[in-house]
Amino acid sequence: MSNAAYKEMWEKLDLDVPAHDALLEVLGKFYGDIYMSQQGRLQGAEYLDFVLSEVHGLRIKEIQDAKAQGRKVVGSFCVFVPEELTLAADAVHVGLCAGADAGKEAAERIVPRNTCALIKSFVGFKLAKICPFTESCDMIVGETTCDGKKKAYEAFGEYVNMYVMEVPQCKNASDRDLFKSEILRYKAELETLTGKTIGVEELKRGIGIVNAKRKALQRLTALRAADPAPISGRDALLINQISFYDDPVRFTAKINELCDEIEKRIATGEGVAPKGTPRLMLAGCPMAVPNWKLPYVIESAGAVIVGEESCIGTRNTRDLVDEEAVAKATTMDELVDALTDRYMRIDCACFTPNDERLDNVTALARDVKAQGVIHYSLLFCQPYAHETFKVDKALAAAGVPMLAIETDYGMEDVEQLKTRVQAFIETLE
Ligand code: BJ8
Repeated sequence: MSNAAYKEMWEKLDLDVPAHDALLEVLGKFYGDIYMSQQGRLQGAEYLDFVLSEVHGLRIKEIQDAKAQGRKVVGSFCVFVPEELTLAADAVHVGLCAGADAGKEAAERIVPRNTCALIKSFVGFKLAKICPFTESCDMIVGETTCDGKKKAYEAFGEYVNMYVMEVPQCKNASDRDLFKSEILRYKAELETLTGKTIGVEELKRGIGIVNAKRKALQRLTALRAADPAPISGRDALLINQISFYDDPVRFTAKINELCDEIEKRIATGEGVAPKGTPRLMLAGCPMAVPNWKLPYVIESAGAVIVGEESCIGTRNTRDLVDEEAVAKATTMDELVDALTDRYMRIDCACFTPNDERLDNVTALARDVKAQGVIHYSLLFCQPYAHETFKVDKALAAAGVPMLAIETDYGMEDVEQLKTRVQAFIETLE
């Protein structure tokens, strides 16, 4: 499809085309500098480059085609919104978290300045009319996780068809009951939106697709334990980011192919960085496209990132819906129980207490053989900033040093970050 045809599509979506063009230009340049400059990339990275180059083009065209066939599009901002159900209703599920400052000023007209960059970004993308995913959505699902998101959804809901799921803050039996009832409420909402009934078979299919996607990502995580590291942290992060945009079945097949290539690479002792390169793991807030600042800083300082403990990383992929329970299930109630159990294992910092996150961070650092962890909080993110101290203590007890970084989407602190990261790497050597 030509650029002119895409322009027509963007106009129909009521995007601000000049502002959107400017965003794509910056994105293209940023991608070129950060991704195309890497040495020793996998052949399978061509898929990543293609998806990213067409993220507002071909993928949006596919979504528009799906809409023309009567399918609905649901957007979300959190891994608590069960994609399994969206797919069971034959709807398209897309992630809307954004990782760029474009639209920040517009956002600050309806949310406070001291709101995290992730929230300002998705609000700004809507107000500045620069996100074709947001504009394609028939319904956008928010969730009551952190205060920033909860309150921002009230303002955001004046511009989009918003639906909010209640996510509990604790993990007692009553909280599980609450989330189960919220899953059922979401199911009913999807049925109203799509006019389709979600039956046992449909939900089993949805669970199968999402479990397969998570398994491919788990496979990738496990392969990253190899030294030399077979894939860069930048590419691995991009894979996790793309998992929220691309068609899930195609994505799974492509990532499994990429893992086959990685296995061959490991067998021949090949890697993206020499054996013995300092191995770091990221932990904390999610990094949405195109938030590649910190991974770039870390990997250009001579380390390699071998894992991401975040929602655009292992927090989203670590747990599957229990396959045995799904195979045995004959009723909707049994399937919803299996879904509830899986989702209540998510260790978001919005929970109190959230001690399982400490175990999960230390276990991942051990499994991927990280020599150090960089804990990343977005400025103004209270939940993750608070947990920085606990994570540091837990990692110290496990003998893994940690560096805490708080930043946003701006580029002003890049030099300062480089200095801090370099100094941290030197202590590891
Ligand atoms: S399950 S991490 S995706 S809520 S960075 S908006 S927490 S102030 S993103 Fe998240 Fe769901 Fe939790 Fe995951 Fe608030 Fe913090 Fe901003 Fe955040």
